Amino acid sequence: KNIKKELNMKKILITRRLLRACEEKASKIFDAKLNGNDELYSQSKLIELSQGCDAILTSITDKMDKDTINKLPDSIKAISNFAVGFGNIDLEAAKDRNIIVTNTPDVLTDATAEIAMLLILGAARRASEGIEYAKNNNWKWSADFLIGKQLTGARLGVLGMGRIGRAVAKLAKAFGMIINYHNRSKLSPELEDGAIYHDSIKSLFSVSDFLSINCPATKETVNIINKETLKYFPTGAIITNSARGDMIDDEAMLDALDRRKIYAVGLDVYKGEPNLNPGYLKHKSAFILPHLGSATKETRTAMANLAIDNLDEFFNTGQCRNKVN
Ligand code: 8YV
Repeated sequence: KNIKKELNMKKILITRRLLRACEEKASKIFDAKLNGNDELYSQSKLIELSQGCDAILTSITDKMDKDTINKLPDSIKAISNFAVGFGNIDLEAAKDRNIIVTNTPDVLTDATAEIAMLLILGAARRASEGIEYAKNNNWKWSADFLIGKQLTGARLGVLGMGRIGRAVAKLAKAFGMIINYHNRSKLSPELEDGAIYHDSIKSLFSVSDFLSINCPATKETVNIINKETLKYFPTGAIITNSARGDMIDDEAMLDALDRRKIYAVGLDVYKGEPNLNPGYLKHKSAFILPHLGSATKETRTAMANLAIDNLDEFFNTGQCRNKVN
């Protein structure tokens, strides 16, 4: 500790446990306060622990709202989020206090795109029902047992053609899907890579046999899947979400599943995690996972290392390429 002080090491609070190698890395570069029990800190505990720190390495489970940010000590100069998404942080409030906020793009693109494919496959091939039958050991093969939908030749709509959306498009293409997309702006032909652009969600949804949600949660995208927009889809469409739960009006979705307007959903993210709308729990047409998008050893390691490097870069240069505010 004293040596670290003498070396003038920056002091950082890491709010959640990281993989061990990453905590070791953080402790080499910084005077790092770790969370050994991986306890979820209350607002007051987080503020108390951040006293005397120069930065905080947060996770999406930390609500860094305006009130919390305003109560942080003046010594805090940076918040490094261990995620590509940063809906848990009030960027403006941080900016007002001269605190930079950083995220971890790129390193989780492939792992998240893989989960998106798992959702598409799991929903299309009725994996929830299949797992249930297999585990109950009460199934018999027959020619029409658990018939699902095939990806080959089907049209996939990608909502949000950023890094992750494009990675999903690439994998889906290998499955023989035809890629359509909507994005805030049309991509260059090189980035489009043959995908068909739609300038409205109505236009995209109307050709989406499958929809993969890969846009960020913003004021514009919250509940973008709702009672009205569900009408745009072809009957029997499949909707998957590996981005944020904010985008789906769950009651409208459950109603569309019950009416068979929507054939199945594949979900990895929810409003109010770790809780999820109980309607999905027993629904046979819902293939659900507990926010596993980036959960591989390689990716979680790269994310934590990047979150640490972001702080190192900021303290060494006053800048950070992954700054988001
Ligand atoms: C993580 C994520 O599981 O990066 C994101 O935005 O949602 C996931 O990769 C999570 O954020 C870890 O904090």
